[in-house]
Amino acid sequence: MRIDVLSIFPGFFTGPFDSSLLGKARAAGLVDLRVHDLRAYAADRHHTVDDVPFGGGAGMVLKPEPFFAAVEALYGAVSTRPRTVLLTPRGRRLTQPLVRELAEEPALLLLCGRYEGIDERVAEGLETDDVSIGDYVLAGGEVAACVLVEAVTRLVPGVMGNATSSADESFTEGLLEYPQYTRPASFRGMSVPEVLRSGDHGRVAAWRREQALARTRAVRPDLYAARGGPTPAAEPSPEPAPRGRPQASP
Ligand code: JD8
Repeated sequence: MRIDVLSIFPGFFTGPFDSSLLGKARAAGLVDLRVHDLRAYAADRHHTVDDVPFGGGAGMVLKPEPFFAAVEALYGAVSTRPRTVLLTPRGRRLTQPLVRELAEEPALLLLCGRYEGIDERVAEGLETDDVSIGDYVLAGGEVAACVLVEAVTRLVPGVMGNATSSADESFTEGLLEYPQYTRPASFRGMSVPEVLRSGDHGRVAAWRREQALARTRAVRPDLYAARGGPTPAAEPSPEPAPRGRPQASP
């Protein structure tokens, strides 16, 4: 998969894109990820990328010309360009179904704005798919692009190493994860549930499913209702299991 990113802060991506999983996927040639400095496509000798807003108001707006120049330099004719995603608070919310959809594309072009945003003719002329990572205010599109790249590239075949059991993922599809434990079996008075150490794979699977369902129902009733399964009659929630170390008795 190829992903191009356009930003006025290309250095922002060096840490995130060179680390761990993604760094290895790039090194292995599974993901061709390229970050481009928008400033390199500015036409004037000062490499101007922003200007004051028409109509007045605070702050600056990113000019349209560098975006079009960059896209034309990268892909030639504007008709042969990949799916172009503009990260913006007004976009379609990034959810796992959208992540899966984007992961099917052979190539993506991500546009990152800053300041008061990008001249509207970029969205219009480049026919962008507008995406938002959530309802909070960021200072620009770069963090959102990092989130999208991480979520999408982990689905590219080979990136996660195929130990990523698709069986396991469908098992808890649309649910929160069950609790995970590793050694030691007892830590500061907190012990690993006996069933996980029983060696009985059937009991382990049943326990995990039950935990995933109970957790989802308790903390994400929206996901629980949307999961498409039986909805048991409401009953009073059981007392939540105490977290942490057992308390000293009085
Ligand atoms: C791009 C500039 C800053 C600050 C208007 C647009 C995404 N989920 C998200 N939250 N925020 C963004 C985002 C914010 C951006 C830009 C994405 C470019 N800003 C805001 C207030 C004034 N601009 C985002 N994806």
